Amino acid sequence: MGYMTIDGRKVEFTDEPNVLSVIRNADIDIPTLCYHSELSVYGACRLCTVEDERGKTFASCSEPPRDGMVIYTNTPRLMKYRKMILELLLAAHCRDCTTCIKSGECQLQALAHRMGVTTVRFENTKEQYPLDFSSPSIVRDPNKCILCGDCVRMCDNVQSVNAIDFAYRGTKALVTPAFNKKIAETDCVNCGQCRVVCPTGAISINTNIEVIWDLLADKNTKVIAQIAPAVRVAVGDQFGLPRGENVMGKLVNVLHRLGFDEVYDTSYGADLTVIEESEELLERLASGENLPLFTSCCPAWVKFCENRYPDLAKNLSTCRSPQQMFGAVIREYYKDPEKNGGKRIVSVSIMPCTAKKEEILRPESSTNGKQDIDYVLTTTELITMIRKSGIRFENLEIEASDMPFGIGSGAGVIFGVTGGVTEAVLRRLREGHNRVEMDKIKFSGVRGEEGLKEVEFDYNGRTIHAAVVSGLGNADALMKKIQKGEVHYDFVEVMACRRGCIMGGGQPVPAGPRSRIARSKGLYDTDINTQIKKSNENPLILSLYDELLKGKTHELLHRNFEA
Ligand code: HC0
Ligand code: SF4
Repeated sequence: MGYMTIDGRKVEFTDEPNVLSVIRNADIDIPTLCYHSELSVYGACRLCTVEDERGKTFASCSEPPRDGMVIYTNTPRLMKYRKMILELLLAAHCRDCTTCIKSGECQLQALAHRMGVTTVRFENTKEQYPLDFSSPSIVRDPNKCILCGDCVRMCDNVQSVNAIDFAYRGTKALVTPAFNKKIAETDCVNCGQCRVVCPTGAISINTNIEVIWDLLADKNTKVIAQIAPAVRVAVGDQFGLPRGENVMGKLVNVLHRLGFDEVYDTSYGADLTVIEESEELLERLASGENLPLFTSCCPAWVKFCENRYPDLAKNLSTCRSPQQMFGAVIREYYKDPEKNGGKRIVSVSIMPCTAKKEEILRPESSTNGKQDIDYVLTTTELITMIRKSGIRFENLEIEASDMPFGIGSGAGVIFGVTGGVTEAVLRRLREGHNRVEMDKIKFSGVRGEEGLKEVEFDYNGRTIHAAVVSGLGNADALMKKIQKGEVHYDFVEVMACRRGCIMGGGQPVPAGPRSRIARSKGLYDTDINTQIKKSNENPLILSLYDELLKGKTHELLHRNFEA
């Protein structure tokens, strides 16, 4: 602990890693473009520069706090300096701000306004590059890149994917995949975390909005939607509602108003996954083969495992993800002319995730040669559509999801946060469903934000060892240990995005710690308010096994590579 003087006020600090954090904790929102508390410090943008009592300037992000320090954050010199930095960044930046997909969310744009940059005196002499549309998940526009390096540090240091890096020097400096490849030709796993930290429109979501508008207007098409668990807790605050509030009821209403014919809940698909994956775990425990069982519901993780650890890919669950299981069930259900009313069925999933856009295109995401899900809209794209429609989302009444797939269990809802899949499987495997039993599972170590959690639980006298991992860098470290035989587990849950889908690549940004905590609380609170806690007690799931799934469980619910 110590004290420093900021702008003439004495401020206490404790374990803040740098002066910037002390300044921000003192309620001064000093601008930055390259600083993220969870990424390594790069110090590239220099916007957080402050001045000491002798007039020496330094970047506050890379300076540790010292007792007795005296600093100034807003002297005329600093303000001029920040304005100049922004002007130079804008000079080397494509300036089609009014039509940019990131307009309104762009941090460069926001800071230029805030710092009063009204003219740019310099000419843009930078070479112009083509946009990269090769990925179904993200679009790269090098002309909007400000070389802050946030995406590079996210991709390399946090996710261990290393799909992009800096190349060339000086005015030719560029963030690009190696050998100027297209992003889809690299090991990119589509997690979209680069887009989450990109402060400008240099990395954006590859959007399907326009085609969805056309489909919604087409009278000969029945458009079916499913909404993922994590979406419902990331939309409300965009319309002035409290952060993390579960707005599922309003989402169902707004989707109906936009023209979706039926609106379902992906938690229902998650319930199917729990049942199938629990069975698979029991089978593998009995045979002793291909342990640990790796979850397969996160497509970015599946791709990472296939790319990096092909020898362990056989350990991935054969289960389709909830999105895909549900997609196959929807496709099967609406085959019936009575159900489809003679119309073409288009299946759209609303996801917090950019990787889900790639998952639907994988060969094993088709049944009998037909893609199960036609389009994925991310949370961010849906918000854009709602805004465009002019519907006052915040004032909407709530509506229930449609039948016959309208009920999801609490276990299915918590899939959206790291540890949720494991907790749901534990609920399935353990007897009893009273509060005491649920609390035992809750406090077994499955919950919490840590990148790696270890859980032990008893199943019929046998101790099952499970690991819960979020963030691909954490998964990579664990996989190395598994490969070397240093650790042994029976079940491993992996979500590519740290903290799980609530922080997915398609969620609204920026989302700091408060959003993150509120989103996770929103899902756990929803579980508390849900009567059905266990997937295997969802009555709509049980009837599905007796009817539509009879004799088709493998075909519809498992990853069929021969398809
Ligand atoms: Fe997730 Fe899912 S929990 S991956 O994060 O398993 O995207 O929310 O929809 O499929 O259910 C994302 C979120 C899902 C799936 C579910 C799983
Ligand atoms: Fe998508 Fe969730 Fe995986 Fe992130 S953790 S890539 S949001 S499925």
